[in-house]
Amino acid sequence: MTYQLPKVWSAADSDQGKFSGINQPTAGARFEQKLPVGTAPFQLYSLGTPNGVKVTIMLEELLAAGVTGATYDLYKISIMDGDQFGSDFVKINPNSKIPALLDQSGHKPIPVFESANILLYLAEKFGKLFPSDLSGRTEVLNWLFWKTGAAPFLGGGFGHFFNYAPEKLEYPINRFTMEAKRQLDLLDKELAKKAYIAGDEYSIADIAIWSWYGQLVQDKLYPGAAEFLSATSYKHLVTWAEKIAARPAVQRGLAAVYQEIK
Ligand SMILES: N[C@@H](CCC(=O)N[C@@H](CS)C(=O)NCC(=O)O)C(=O)O
Repeated sequence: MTYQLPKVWSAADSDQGKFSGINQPTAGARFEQKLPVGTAPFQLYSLGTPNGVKVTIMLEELLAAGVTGATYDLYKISIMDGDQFGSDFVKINPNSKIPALLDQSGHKPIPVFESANILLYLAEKFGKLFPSDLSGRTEVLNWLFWKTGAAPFLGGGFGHFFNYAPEKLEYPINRFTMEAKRQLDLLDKELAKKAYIAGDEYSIADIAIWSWYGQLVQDKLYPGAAEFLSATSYKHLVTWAEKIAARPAVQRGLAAVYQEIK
């Protein structure tokens, strides 16, 4: 039956598919929760999704670069079970999304949320994977902010309708595939000109973009999406994705073991 647009939308009448157990139209904690806290400088509450792996990869890159202060305890926030709505998690990230980081290395613990901001925080704190000159910094931030604006069209748009929605709907799939392919073409054209997305050096922008777009073209995100999007035609993007996937720290970040929280 065709959808009849009501005058006022109501959550109670909305089918949220496989997310109906967690999606609600309100923010804030839904239950009391005591999260475990370890002794490492960083406490990371997360999951191995594209947004989550950015942070384990970054911490592993820092450790590989000899930053001894970058050790971390890693806890699993099961988003389909709603762990992100518990009171302790919400204290770190009021937006109830993984990843959430607590830096307890200083006098007062610092909560850090939004994956790109976590990368920036760690890069600035340790002076790694982020240039110090204004033009180099700005180019990394151009691409880091690009990722933050672009990835929701890929994940929440294309990925949702291609992979998660209860039905394959032609209009949203066409709309978001058009945009996903435009983004892939942009990255491919940029990576034809340089070794890494912000220039000659590997940076936090590569980590952020690889976690979505690199994994997508390697068909690690949504089964069948690489073929659907003709990913092999984006040759420079694929070469860059393979180069980053081969980094030992990236492999360690992807294989990181999450401790249960209960
Ligand atoms: N812009 C945020 C997005 C984070 C995000 O969407 N996380 C997802 C998993 S990849 C999540 O926690 N979803 C749980 C929910 O929506 O309830 C970031 O980059 O950190």
